[in-house]
Amino acid sequence: MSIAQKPINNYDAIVVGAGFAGMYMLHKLRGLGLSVKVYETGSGVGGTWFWNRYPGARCDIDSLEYSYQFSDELQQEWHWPERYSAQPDILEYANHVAERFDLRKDIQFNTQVESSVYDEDSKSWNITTSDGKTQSAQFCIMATGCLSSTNTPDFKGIESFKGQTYHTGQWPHEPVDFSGKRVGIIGTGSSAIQAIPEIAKQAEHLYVFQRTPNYTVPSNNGPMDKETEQTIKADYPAFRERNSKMPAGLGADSGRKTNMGVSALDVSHEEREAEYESRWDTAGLSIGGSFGDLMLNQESNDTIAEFARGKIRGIVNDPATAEALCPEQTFACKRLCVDTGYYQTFNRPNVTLVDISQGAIDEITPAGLQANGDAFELDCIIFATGFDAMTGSLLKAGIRGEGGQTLTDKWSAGPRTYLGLGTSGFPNLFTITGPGSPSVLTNMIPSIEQHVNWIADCIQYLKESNLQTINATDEAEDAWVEHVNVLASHTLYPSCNSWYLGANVPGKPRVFMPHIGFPSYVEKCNEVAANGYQGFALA
Ligand code: NA7
Repeated sequence: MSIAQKPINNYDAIVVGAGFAGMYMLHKLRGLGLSVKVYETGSGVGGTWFWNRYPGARCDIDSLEYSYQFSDELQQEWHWPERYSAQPDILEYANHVAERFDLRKDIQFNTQVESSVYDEDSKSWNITTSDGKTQSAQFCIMATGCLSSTNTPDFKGIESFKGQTYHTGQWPHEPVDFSGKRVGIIGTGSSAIQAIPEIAKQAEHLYVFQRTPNYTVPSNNGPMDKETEQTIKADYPAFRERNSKMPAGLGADSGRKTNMGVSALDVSHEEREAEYESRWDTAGLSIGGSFGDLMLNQESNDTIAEFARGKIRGIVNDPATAEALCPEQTFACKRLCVDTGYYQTFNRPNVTLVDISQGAIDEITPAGLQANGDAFELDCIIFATGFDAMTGSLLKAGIRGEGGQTLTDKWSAGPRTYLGLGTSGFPNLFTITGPGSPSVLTNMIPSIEQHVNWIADCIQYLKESNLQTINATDEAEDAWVEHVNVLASHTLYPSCNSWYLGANVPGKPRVFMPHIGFPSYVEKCNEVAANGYQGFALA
């Protein structure tokens, strides 16, 4: 280490990222009396909700669930204006939390972590940031988010375009006006599906370049129902507890009978259609819970896939466009989307769907782009091409563990973790909602809280026991990776090219990253802690 890089401060913990994970981690560790420093690339808190400011950006989980529960006063006092919150409302909430718990004084904004190196002599982490400084801490906690490293494909000619380009995941802070503009949007994932109806209202013409159609269900969003809010707030902890027992940690009070033990094939065609129909109109994501085996049995899944295709054909006027919008893959194999008027948008005269499933974006040109051999003149191009999910930001943080091993080398064939919380050879490094934990298959904020609580308890245990380090063992990690893979292999999830598998990023190893099932996962984490952090080596 050169003299310039000598650590200038010594914290108990450094947290990377000031989204919902980093903010709560800071609050929690402060509560233990520890010294904590947080680094954040952005100029404000909120993480994914700080960056994803594209028109129509909205959470597709009920606001009363997609929020912190660690402070009962906070969850009682905060009022969400809509059932599903828009990005500005979620960002306002993040800012409120930062104010309320006085978090900003320990967060250094506009600062990127360039390297995080474990020093075996001092048993601490040296974190070097974009301002050229190096700080050290006993614990390094990566709160970098699962969907924070944007993916822009290396399109030929991308630099030559003379108009404006945008990425949905790095949207400008000032409003973008598409009035009178010819706009091209590449991608039809969740971000595009939310943005397209809004942009179509403004643009002179919107071209949607679709490689794979996705399934999306109507949100039926609206103002927060006062009665629902009052009922939940009357016993919020019990509501949270019920949700924590659900497979994805949400939706316990959807007011529907639980069909989890029932196969879609156990009921008549009419009963099945009636169930799908009623959920299509009100249930949002929980249409996926219509029957227990939709993600386990292809034949069952085919019934809901065909139902969804029937809906598309019923909404979209032009039969060729409708057919092109009909997905063929397993329903909800790629993250199910929730929209407001998506399919209806294709009935507008100023919207054209360009199916590139048999072709490609050939190149981006100064005047627009060429796809399927046809030229499109454009004023703006929007990349709605997603993220290097779950591992992208971790691998960008220059993490080096014992023996100088880089995380990039260790994970060259896919991420390897124990519980998605630690990885062997990288002592005292924690990942909040890391690969191998339920994370993106659940309601993220409660999953974040579960991880933060576990990590804080672990750190407290180490401190009280006069232990300096915690390191996942190879055996526990191997067994966990195997377990996560086996769980996925019993489902239909590996059957499509989703970002859960890393399949959206060329060259990324194809490994199913999240753990399927929230309650069983929490039970395992609790058991590990109760048994003195079984599977970790403590020293
Ligand atoms: P997604 O869901 O990863 O969607 C990205 C879209 O971009 C998807 O339709 C991709 O098609 C398309 N894409 C990616 N690369 C290309 C290339 N090279 N050519 C054409 N089209 C391409 O990202 P989102 O931001 O929409 O959503 C991410 C998550 O955020 C979402 O699931 C929610 O959990 C919140 P493909 O399907 O790969 O053929």
